[in-house]
Amino acid sequence: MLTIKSSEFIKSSARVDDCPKAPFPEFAFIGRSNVGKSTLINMLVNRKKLAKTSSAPGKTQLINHFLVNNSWYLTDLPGFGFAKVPLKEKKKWDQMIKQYLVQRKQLMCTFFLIDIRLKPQAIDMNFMQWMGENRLPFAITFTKADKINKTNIKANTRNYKNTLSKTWEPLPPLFVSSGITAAGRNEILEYIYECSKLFDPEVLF
Ligand SMILES: Nc1nc2c(ncn2[C@@H]2O[C@H](COP(=O)(O)OP(=O)(O)O)[C@@H](O)[C@H]2O)c(=O)[nH]1
Ligand SMILES: [Mg+2]
Repeated sequence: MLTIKSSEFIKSSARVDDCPKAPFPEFAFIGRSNVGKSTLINMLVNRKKLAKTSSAPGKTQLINHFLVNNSWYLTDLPGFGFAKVPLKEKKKWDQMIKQYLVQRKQLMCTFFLIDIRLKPQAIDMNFMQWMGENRLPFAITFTKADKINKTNIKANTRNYKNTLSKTWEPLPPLFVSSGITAAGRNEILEYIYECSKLFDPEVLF
């Protein structure tokens, strides 16, 4: 089992070119503002305030790098789809995020976060579509599982899978998580560990 021995904030970057250069495998967390990206990162590394969380959506506008066990990076990405942000800003974020996802060579997998209470939304489906078209591996991670009971967790994940099955075969990996109960923690860390073994530093040169 993967144990977390250390975690540290490395830097915030406005562009992919400014991201840290060390040759570590990387895992990104993306999703709509307020979905629980920062909370999930904190839960995974067992820290309360490593990644800044906020109940006011749209706060993280930079790519935030954290180094875990001196071995791999986690990145907390700016949330998308927050209604109160001007269109020009939205486009800037969209471009920045997509550039990062396409150009960041050590990115092994992106965890795509979805609030487990929501029905499939076009904005999320479109983003996954874009990831697929660009051959970018991602894993769906449902957040806030503590907010609904087991029956509804089952029903909602089944419903989501059914919708995904219309466009995806095979389905991407799927995790159910909670920042409150730490549900999903072992599964996600295990997945990160397995993916990190596939990292080849040669891709950086
Ligand atoms: N109950 C519950 N609340 C959560 C969970 N994850 C995040 N939140 C809350 O949702 C809000 C947004 O979380 P945050 O991690 O800042 O979202 P981000 O914008 O995606 O980084 C905060 O008020 C969190 O406390 C969770 O798993 N369970
Ligand atoms: Mg955040």
